Order: sequence, then structure tokens, then C-alpha cells
Amino acid sequence: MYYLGIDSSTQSIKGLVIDPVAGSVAAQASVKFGEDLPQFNCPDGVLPNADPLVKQSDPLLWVAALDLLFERLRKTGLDLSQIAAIGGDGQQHGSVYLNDRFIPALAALDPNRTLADQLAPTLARPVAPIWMDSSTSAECRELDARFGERLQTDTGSPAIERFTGPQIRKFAKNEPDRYAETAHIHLVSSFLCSVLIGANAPIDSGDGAGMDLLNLKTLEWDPEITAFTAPGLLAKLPKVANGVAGRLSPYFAKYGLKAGIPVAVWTGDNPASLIGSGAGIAGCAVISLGTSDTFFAAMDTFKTDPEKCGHVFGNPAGGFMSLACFKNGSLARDRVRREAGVDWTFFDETAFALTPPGNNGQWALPWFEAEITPPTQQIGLRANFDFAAAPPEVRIRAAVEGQCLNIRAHTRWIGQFSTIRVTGGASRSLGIRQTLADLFQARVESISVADSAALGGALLAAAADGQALAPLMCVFAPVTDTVEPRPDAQAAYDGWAEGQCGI
Ligand code: XUL
Repeated sequence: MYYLGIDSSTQSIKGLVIDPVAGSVAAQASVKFGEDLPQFNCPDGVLPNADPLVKQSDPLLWVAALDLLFERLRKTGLDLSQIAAIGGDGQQHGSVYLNDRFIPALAALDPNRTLADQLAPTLARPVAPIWMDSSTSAECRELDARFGERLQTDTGSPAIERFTGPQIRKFAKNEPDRYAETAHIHLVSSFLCSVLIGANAPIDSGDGAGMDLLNLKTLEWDPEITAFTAPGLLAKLPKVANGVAGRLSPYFAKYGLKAGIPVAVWTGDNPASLIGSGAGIAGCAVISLGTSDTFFAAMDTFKTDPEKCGHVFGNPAGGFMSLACFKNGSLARDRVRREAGVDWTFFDETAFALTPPGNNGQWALPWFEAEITPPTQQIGLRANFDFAAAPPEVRIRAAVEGQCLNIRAHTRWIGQFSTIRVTGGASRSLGIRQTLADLFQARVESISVADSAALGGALLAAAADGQALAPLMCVFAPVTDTVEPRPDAQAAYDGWAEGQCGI
């Protein structure tokens, strides 16, 4: 018996099958949106747009990727009929707009046709705004003016450009006809979960809290905020629920899966990652180094960010979690590395030997996209030295340290932690792990499964099948590597006046 977790993130979709008895991963597969499905014209998962603040994707790309993922999982040779339940997560905040043909189309999915082909006529809007979008400042100001502090105290976040509520408001204002045709608005997570169960799926409190619409005191859509955000919005939102969303649609039997197995309500990639990294219980913070860098932790007491940059989301293991999100994560890091003409091994070995912690006071912030934390729409790399003329080891250390310093500066409200777990692709770099350890003066732990979001989805599938979550979190998140903070490096970073570099 196995459980499957699916992580539909910004640049790819991944599937991870776990064997809960052996405590191991039984199979995995992935689909890269740009590389494997070039016909959707979404390199890095984003549609080209002349406006650098507008970031949208194609919902049909996500369902085409789902078909291809199951095909690849089948090809691993694993007997998919032994999968007892499915869970999953999506990149947060992105929204999909569907017309009244959506539910009938889901109920009648034909295994002889592709998902993309059958769902194309159900889109009320051909594009889905995603979390990287920063184009809704006007709508955010309108929400602020109407609700003030209440937005943050009740929904966990002030009005934020990428959050779904401001995105829906902008769509309803700018494209009223398409908005009127919209019968259902889903997050990426609840959209893909709906496809799996062949019916309208709920939104969970983890991902739902990223919309500026969910009242965290009642765990229901806030009637006043939804009414102000867009006309008739409440009727277009699915219900809020955690647990089992429904049963797997017969469509997926063509991949060898058993129709009728339970499908867990999907969550956001960060809440899923909290579970997959074994940090669902308060005490340990997680830094996820992916397309976005995020810092999050389970909360024991509900508190919001006094600086108004960070968020409170539902914790799928119960209660709440805090999160700060940094948009210029892996893509920015990789651009600096590529332009310096080196690889990450160079950073881990040569750059570390050639440059001291603190980089002799030289810092850089690779903000090639409008940054979320702190919010700024001034795009471009900032540095306090002649970046282009500096050698590769100085450039790369400056950018990595600048990113890590920015994370530290904006997560103090979450708490001080003696242990931080790291996950995501860039956490493989020893140099990055050591920089985090030195800067936070905390032990940095790596866990065996780098893909903690997909693992979290698989663990939530197990929970939906009646298994206890807490022991499974421990079994699947064993610490495989530890980096200790170097006390002598502390002075180099504590000498930094964080305000001096504009963060
Ligand atoms: C979190 C956020 C991103 C996305 C994409 O608030 O915007 O981390 O979830 O990963």
C-alpha cells in the first residue's frame, strides 16, 4: 500500500509515492513546464508579458502536466493500483476562473481524450494570475482604505499584490464580462484537486489564508470582505474544509490507479512543505529555497507581522503557521551564478575559501523582479560596490549573503530559533547552508527528502486515509546532515546595519 503526493509548483509538477510501512519513497516522477510542455509557451511556468509586474500562467498547462505526470509515474513500473490515497499542493495565491460548464465536464471526463482538451471550454479566463504578479497595488489600496487593520488581524495578512482577493478585484473591474461568466474561482490547489475528484473541491485553511478573504477567527469566507472585493464573489468560491475532498475520478484508471480512493483536500506548497519537513509542530523553523525563498514555522500563539510583510496561514497539522516570502529566490541566485560563469560547487568550495564571511562589507540584492519582502517595484540588482567588475567569488557571496540577510531582517517577528531546517533545490549547496547557519547562529538541518512539499502531500494523503500524521512526519523527515554555526562568523554579520542596504 502506498500514498501519492503531488506538488504543482511554479516551474514543474512532481509526484512522490511513499511506502508508509517501509518509511521510504517508492517512486517519483516530475514534469518541467518549460522543457516538457514547450507548446504552452510558459518558460519557467510564466507566460511572457510586456508588463514586468504582470505574471500569469496557463491553467491548461497545469492539467496537461498532470496527465503527463501520471504517464511518467506509470512508466516507473510501480503498481499504481496499490496507491491507497492521494494528496497534493499547489503554488499559493494563483487563481483559475471557470464557467458553468466546469462541473459537468469534470463529472463526464472521457479517458480517451486529454484533460486539457476537455477542460479548455470550461475556462472563463484563459490565463491564471500567479503569486509572482505585483500588478494589483490599486486594488490593495482600495481594500486597505475600506478595512484598515481588520484585514490583517482577521485574515492574517494586509492587502498584498499577489494575494487572490486583490487579483479577483482587478479582474472583476477590468474584465466585467468574463467575471460575470465566472461560476467558480479556484486556487491552483483546489483546481487540480477538483480535476482529480471530478467535482468541485474545497479550499483548505492553509492555502485559503493566502487570499485576503478567509477570516481566520471563524475559518469561513469573510462576508464583508468578499462582498467588497467583487460582486457576487461568495457564491463563486468553493467551501473551506480540511480532510477528504472526495474520491478519485474514474478518468485516472487509465494510468492504473484505482478509481474511488480518497483524495485529500489540497493545500498550498508552503503549508505542505511544513508537514513534509517534519516541522508541523511548533519549535523549528524551515527555510525553503525554491523559485521563491520562504521562511516559515508552526505557531503556538496567533500573531501577525507588525511590519505587515509576513503572513499567517492555516497549518494542515492543526492551528496556524507564519510565513515570509522572498520573490527573488532561485531564479535570481542562478542568474548571478550563471553571469559569473561558475557553478554551485564553485560557491561551496572556491568562493568560500577566497572570501570571508561578511564579504569585507560588500553586499548585493539580486532583485531582478519586483520584490515581495520588503515590498518594492524598483527592479534591478543593487550593490554597494562595482558588482560587474568584481571577481565571481565576490559577486556570488555578495548575492547569497544579501538574500540571507534580507531573510533574517524580515523574519524576526516569527521568532528566534536554535534549529532551522532547509529544503528546496538550493538547500543542496553546503555554502548556502553554512551562510544561513552563521547568519542566524542556528544549527541548519537537511532532511532526506528535498522535495518536502510533495512529501507533505503524500503525508496528508495518509492522514485522509485515517493514518496519524505526527508519527509519519517523524519517520519521513529524518535529519541527514547538520551544519553548525561558526561563532567567529557571528561578528561579521552582526556588524551589518541591515537598514544600510535598504532592507
Ligand atoms: C508564498 C508564495 C510563494 C508561492 C510559490 O506566499 O507566494 O512561496 O507559494 O511557491
